[in-house]
Amino acid sequence: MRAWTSPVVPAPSRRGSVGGSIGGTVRGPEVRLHNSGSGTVEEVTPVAGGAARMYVCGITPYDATHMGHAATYVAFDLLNRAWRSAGHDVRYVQNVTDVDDPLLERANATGEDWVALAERETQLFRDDMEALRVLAPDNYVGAVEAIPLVVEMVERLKQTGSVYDVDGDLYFSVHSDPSFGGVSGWDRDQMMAIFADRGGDPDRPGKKDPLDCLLWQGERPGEPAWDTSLGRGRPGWHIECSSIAREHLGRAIDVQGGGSDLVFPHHEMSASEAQVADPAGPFARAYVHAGMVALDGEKMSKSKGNLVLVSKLRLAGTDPMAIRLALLGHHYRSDWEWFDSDLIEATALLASIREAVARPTGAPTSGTVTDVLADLANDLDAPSAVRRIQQWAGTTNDGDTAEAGAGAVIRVLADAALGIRL
Ligand code: 5CA
Ligand code: ZN
Repeated sequence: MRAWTSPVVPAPSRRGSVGGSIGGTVRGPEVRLHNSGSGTVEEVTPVAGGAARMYVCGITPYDATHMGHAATYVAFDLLNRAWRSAGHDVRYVQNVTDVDDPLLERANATGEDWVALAERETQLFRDDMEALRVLAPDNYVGAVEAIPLVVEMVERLKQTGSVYDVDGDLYFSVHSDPSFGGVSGWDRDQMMAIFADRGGDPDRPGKKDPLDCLLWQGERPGEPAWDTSLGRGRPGWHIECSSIAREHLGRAIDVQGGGSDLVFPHHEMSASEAQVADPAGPFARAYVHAGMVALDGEKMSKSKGNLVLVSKLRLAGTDPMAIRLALLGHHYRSDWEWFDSDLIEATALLASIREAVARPTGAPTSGTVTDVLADLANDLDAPSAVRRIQQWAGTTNDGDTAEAGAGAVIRVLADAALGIRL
């Protein structure tokens, strides 16, 4: 399906030798990221000569983009920008889970056509991403349009003997992947404790292992279904992402990303499915997860309804750059709670930085450029990067006029590295 329109990303640069001009471009360091698979921060550099390849799990479009979604997609946007600053091309793929239980349940509850619901919410998400200046994926792929890819991959898995039938539904046998468990690092008890809460069906009679996951669901009365070689039905969730990633990015992608609620079972299962279908190394080199944003003490979620929506704030006239700056104030890996004060503080900070960059002269920028790029390459440390720009703005507004054209350099830096247009 159609993605959204990407903003243009300038190359970060230094001040030129001619007073006030923008000089040569500056390279950021290679990017280091926390890999949930290993539990350590590692350099994630694309294989020589190739683009960095990133797959980030997209929305299930039955409600509007909330701050949790926005924080996760802005986090991976920082990674996209950090790789570019380090001189790499980036191939970015994202899905839309446009047929799944929660979407069908919502459509049923409100009497709306499920296709219309998915299209409307996907469009709202595109508009929100565009407003937040998130770079668009190169391939934006819906589950429905990916059905042929899913069928092909399930057929492939069948040939490996890792698929079995339970009353017309097809299951993946997790034991067929020797490295099952390597994404989350969880033991069986941890997995069992959470599987049912996150879409699994451990108690279904007929399964070989309670943790085995659904690949293909036979048609249910009143639900959409497609005629395929697997029978009439619809795709399971995890195979949607492994088949889309496999088709558009190939194997051993650099990063599989999403929120930390996807570590298990979603990323564990989709990695195992991909690894059994093509047993040539891991599905991804690094599994990167953003922390959960909460509201009123609980994870912000469509199912609970405790939401702060990007579109509502935009409609009320909030500057999307203030929303983005508020999100950047929290490290992507931490769990944090949204407070309206975040937005009030970010709005004031944005105004102060804008005041500073509008001045013809300002505090020296060279150290700020180097440090901000280094912060982002260091496991996407946006809070530190924002503090450095805040410091530069404070010194400039206090009257430091040492550098002609400093504002132009910071303007480019904030845009390139942080996606903030000043
Ligand atoms: N369609 C699936 C992924 S294939 C899905 O999880 N959709 S979602 O709409 O529920 O979530 C979209 C993305 O936002 C996922 O990466 C999810 O991990 C992330 N996310 C959801 N809630 C939060 C939250 N409260 N804080 C941070 N990220 C969140
Ligand atoms: Zn996914």
